[in-house]
Amino acid sequence: MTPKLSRTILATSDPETLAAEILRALKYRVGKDTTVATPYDWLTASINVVRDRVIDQWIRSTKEAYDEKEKRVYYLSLEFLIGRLMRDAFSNIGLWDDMRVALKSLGVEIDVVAGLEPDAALGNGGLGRLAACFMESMATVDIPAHGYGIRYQNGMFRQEISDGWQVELPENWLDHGNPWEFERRERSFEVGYGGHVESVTSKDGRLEKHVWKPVERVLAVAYDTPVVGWRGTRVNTLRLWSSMAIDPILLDAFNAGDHIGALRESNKAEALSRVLYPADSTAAGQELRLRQEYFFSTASLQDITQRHLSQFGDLLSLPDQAAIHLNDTHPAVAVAELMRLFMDEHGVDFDQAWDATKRTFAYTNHTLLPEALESWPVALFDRLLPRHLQIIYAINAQVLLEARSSGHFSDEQISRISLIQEGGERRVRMGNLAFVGSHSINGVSALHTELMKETVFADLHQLYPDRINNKTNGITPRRWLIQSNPGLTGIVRDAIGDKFLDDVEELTALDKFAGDAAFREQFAAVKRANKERLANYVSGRLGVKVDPSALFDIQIKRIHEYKRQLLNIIEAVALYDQIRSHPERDWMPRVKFFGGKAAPSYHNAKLIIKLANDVAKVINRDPSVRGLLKMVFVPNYNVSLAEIMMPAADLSEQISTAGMEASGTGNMKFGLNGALTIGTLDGANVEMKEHVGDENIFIFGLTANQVAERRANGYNPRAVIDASPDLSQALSMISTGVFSPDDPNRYRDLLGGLYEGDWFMVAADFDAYAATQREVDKVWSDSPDWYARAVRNVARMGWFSSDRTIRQYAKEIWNVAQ
Ligand code: 26V
Repeated sequence: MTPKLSRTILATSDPETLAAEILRALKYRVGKDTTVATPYDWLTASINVVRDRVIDQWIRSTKEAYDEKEKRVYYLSLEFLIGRLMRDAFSNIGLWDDMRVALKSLGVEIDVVAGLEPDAALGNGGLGRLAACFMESMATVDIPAHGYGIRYQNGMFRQEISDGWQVELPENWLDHGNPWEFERRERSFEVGYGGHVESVTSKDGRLEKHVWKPVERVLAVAYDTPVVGWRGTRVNTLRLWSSMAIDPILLDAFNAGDHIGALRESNKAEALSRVLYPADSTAAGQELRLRQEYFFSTASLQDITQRHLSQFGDLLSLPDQAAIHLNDTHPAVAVAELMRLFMDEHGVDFDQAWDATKRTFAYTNHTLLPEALESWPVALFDRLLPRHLQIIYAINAQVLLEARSSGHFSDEQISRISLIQEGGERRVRMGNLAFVGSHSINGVSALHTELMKETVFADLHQLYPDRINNKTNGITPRRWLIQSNPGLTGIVRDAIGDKFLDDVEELTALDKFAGDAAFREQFAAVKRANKERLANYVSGRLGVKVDPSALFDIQIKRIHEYKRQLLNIIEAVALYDQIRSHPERDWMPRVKFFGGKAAPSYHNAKLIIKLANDVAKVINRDPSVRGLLKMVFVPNYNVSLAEIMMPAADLSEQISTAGMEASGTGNMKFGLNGALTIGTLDGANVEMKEHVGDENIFIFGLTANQVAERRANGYNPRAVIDASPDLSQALSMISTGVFSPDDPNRYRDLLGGLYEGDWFMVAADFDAYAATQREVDKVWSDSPDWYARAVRNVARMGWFSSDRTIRQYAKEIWNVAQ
C-alpha cells in the first residue's frame, strides 16, 4: 500500500514565477499579448496557471483510487449549484495570495478578474448547493468521489426586478467558454427512449431475457470539472453530461436538400440538456423533465458499470466497490436502470440483481411538501421507458409480497407502499421506488428525519425499519468562511491559531473570546467592513443608501409561502406603522434585506416579491421614518451574492412554518459568519439551538407538533387576526392600497389566503414573531452583549461543517474509508 497523499499546501510557486506563467498562458493558451488582453483574457490565463497544478493532483488522486481499489462514491444529482470556482480552487490549493501579488505586478486586480467569472448556477437552491458543498467536502476528507449531473447550457435564470416585479432572463454561463471543464468525447454513451421490449426465448421455449429496442437515441457526452479539496490534497471529478444528436446532421436529409429537417433531430437531442427546471417545490410533470432524469441516470450508470467491469471484470461485485447516492428522487429511475443493466445486459437473475441494487444505492429525501414528491403517469413512463416500467412492476410485486406475507399491513397500507398510485390516473411513485431500491434513506435534519418516519414514509418505515436514518446537513467552511469572510478568518486565526482551518470544530476555542472586549471590538470592526461592502453593493446597483451602523436583518432564500417572507414583510409594515405613531420611542435603526427567486409559474411567490418592493418603496421614501427602517430587495440572489450577504448579516431570518423546512443551510452560513438567528423550531434550527445555546438564538412560534395539531383541530385565522391589533392594522394597510395605490386590490388574494385557512400559520405566529423582533432590538441596543452572542455563534457552529456530514455518510451509509 502506498501511503495516502500528503496533506500539504501545494503552493509551490512564488509570485514572480506565477506572473511569468500568467504571461505565458495569456500568449499561448489565450493567444493574446498584454496590450490587447481583456479582463476576461486575464481571467482565463490566471485560471489556466492554477489549473495545471490542479491537474497534476487530479491525475494522482484518480490513479491512487484505481491502484488501491478504493471504494468510490458516486453522487447523482440533477443539480450542482457550484457558483464561481476560481477563488475556491486558488484558495484551497494555497495560491490565492500569491496569485493576487502576481496579477498586481502585471497591473491586474484579482478581485476584478474574479468578479468576471460566471456564477455556475446549475441548481435551484438548497438541494443543489448542498451537492456542491458535499463535492468539496468529499475531496477535502479524501474520499474518492464522482459527482454526476447535467451540463445545462442555461442554468438558473437571471432575475431582474422591473417595476417591483420579477422578470426572468436566460443566464448564459458558457458564453465566454469555461476554462474549468474538459470535454471527454470518448466518454459518451447512447441514451434510448421509447420503442418496445422483445422477449428472447430459448429453443425449449423458456424466457431467456428481455431486450429493449428504443426508437429514439441520443448521445450523452461527458464534461469533467476538477473539484479541489482543502489544501489540494485530493481532486475529485464532477462529470456533467451534455446531450448531442448521434448523427448531428442527418446527412441523408441534408443531402436531399432538406437542411432544416436535417437539423431538427439535432436540435431536439440538444434540447435535453438545455435548461434547468427552475421550480423547486412543484413537481415538474413535463415529459422533458423525465427525459432529463433518465438521460443523466443511464449515462452515469453506464459509465460507472463500464469503469467497474474494466477494473474488476464482474458486475456483481459492484456494491463492494461503489456507493451510488441519489440526491432526492430526481435520479430514482436509476434503480430500474441498474436492474435493467444487470438483467438484460449482463444476464443476472432478478433476485441477485435486486440484492446488488439495494446494496449499491442510498437515497436522501429533501422535502416533505406533498406537491414536490415526484410521480409520473404510468402511460408516459410506458411510452418513454417501457422496459423500466416492466421492471418497476416486478420490483413492486416483490415488495408487496413481502408486505403481505408479513401479515402486518392493512390493505390501505399496502396501497400506500405500492410503487404505483392507483385511483384516477395511475402514477409511478418515485419516492417509493428510491426507498425500496436503497439500503439507506436519510433525512437532512433530526426533526425532518422523524417527520419522514411519521408522514411520507410511515408505511415503508414499518416494512423496513432499519433503513431511515438522519444526516444533518452541513456547509463547507472553506467557501462560507475562509474565502467569503477573510476579515473574520484573520481575527480568528490571530485569536486561536490555525487549527480551525483544517478542522472547523476547533472553533470552539473561540468561545472564551466572547467575554474579551478587545476581541469583540475586532469582531465588530470586521462585521462593519462587511456591512459597508454590502451597503456599497446596494448603493451601486440599486441606488439605495443604507447605514452600515444599522442592524442588518437578512432573509435570502427561494421565495416560497412556507418560508414565510410574507411574515417578515407584514412585520416590517407593522413596525413602520409603530415608528410613525410613536416617534418618541427609542427605535433601533434596522435594514431589512430580502433576496430570492420565485419559480416562474408560482403566482403567489411572485406577488410576494412585488409586495416587498412596494412596501420598500413607501417606507424608504417616508421622511417620518427618519431612516430608522429601510427595506431592500436585492435582485438575482445567487451563490456569489450570498458570499457578500452572509458575512454582512447581524440577524438571520429562518422563519419557516415549523415542520416544513427540511433543514435549511443558509441558517448555518449566517451563524458561522456571526449573525444571530431569529427562527422557528424547524429543520436544522432545532440543532443550531442545541449547539449555540438558548441565549444565543431567538426562537419563536409554533412547534411542528403544534402546527399539526392546529391544522387538525380547525384553526381559525380570522379570530387570530381579530385578536391582534398590530396584525389587523398591518393587513389593512396592505389591503387598502397604502403600498399599491396604483392597484389597491393587488394583494387581495394573497391576503385572502391568510383569512381563509392560512395554511402556513402566518397569522398564528405573527404576535410571537413581532415580540421576538423587539427582543432582538433590545439585545442589539446593548452592543457588548450582542457581539458576545455573535462570537459564541461562530465558536459553536463548527459542527455544521459538511466535512462532519460527509464523514457520517462515509461511515454510516457508504462504508468507505476516509
Ligand atoms: C423538486 C423539484 C420538483 C421538480 C422540478 C424541479 C425540482 C427541483 C428541486 C426539487 C426539490 C427541492 C428540494 C430542496 O431543495 N430541498 C431543500 O434541500 C435542502 C438541502 O437538504 C434543505 O436544506 C432545504 O430545507 C430543503 O428545502
